[in-house]
Amino acid sequence: MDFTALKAQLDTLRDHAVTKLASVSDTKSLNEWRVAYLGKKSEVSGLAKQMGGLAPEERPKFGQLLNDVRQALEAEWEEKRNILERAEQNARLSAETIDITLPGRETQPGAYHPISRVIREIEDVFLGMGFMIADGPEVETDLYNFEMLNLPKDHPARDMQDTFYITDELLMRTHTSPMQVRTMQRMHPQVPVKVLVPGRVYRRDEDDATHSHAFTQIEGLVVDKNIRMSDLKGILEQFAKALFGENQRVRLRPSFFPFTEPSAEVDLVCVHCGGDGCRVCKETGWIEILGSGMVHPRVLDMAGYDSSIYSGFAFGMGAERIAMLKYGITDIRQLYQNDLRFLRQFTGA
Ligand code: 2U9
Repeated sequence: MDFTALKAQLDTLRDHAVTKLASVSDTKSLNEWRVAYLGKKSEVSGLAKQMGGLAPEERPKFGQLLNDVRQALEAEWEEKRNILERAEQNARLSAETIDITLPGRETQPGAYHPISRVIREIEDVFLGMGFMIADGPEVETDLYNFEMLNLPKDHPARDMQDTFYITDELLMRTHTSPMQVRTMQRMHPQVPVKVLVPGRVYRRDEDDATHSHAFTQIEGLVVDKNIRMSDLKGILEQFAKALFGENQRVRLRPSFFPFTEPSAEVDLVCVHCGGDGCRVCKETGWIEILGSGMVHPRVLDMAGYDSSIYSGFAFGMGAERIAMLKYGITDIRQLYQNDLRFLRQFTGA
């Protein structure tokens, strides 16, 4: 093989390699290209072996040409590798790109539970009338839950049937009244005592559409000189108007509670029919919303307020009952199930 023929082969080989490289489009075929043209068994190496057939003075010249071609292909390869790596990185980056046009996850604003709403609304009404708000323990003593409220040891309300006892002396409070007694003892001898106590209470009741063994009571108490039943009625009327509208009126019916004397049950004009008579008020036009009365003189005396000088009134209601009337809820259990489909109906202002 003479020099000219070998050089022609080398040129062809280089052109071929360059053309081939132009169509390489990924790193895998780029490696194959390198093995084919620059590897130990490549055609370039094959031509190097044929160098021995040249005249001794031509060998270095051809060796130089061979090296030039090797270096040129090496440089082409390098450039192509950079291009491919950059393209692959760009592809990876654009695949990873965050699509900021995607809509975000919707966040649901929270809302107060209907019972909390009723408590807050009633607290506002009584704060406006100068009451303080108090809360206290749900585990109470027999003394404060019963004895101090004129419910002596043999009173039927203390029956195991009605009360969750923890020990002989400790129980789950059956009303928020013990906190009223504690407040009176703490305030004595100051007057007036004007306190509102909202809180959970517990009774051994069968749960049904209108009863729950645990519910929320709101009780009010006023003690001062010259407190009369008309003060009670005036405050309850204010309360009824604030919660159920300016046209509301209240009606008092005689009743009995061990801790008040006299006692009265309080009715509201039916929120459903406005007093005409309907299924909700059993055709009476009135709906019972709370119990009340003048604080029993024995209860005043036990708490430290001399009943020959001081008098007071008290009232108690179930927050659930108020919520049911206000929002037209027909089953008390819905208030405890935390079903979002139910609760989302109370997200308004
Ligand atoms: C003291 C003195 C008297 C609070 C009162 C009622 C009448 C009453 C019920 C309404 C529905 C309980 O939630 S309910 O089941 N309450 O009828 N509560 S008078 O009398 C008191 C409280 C404290 C020191």
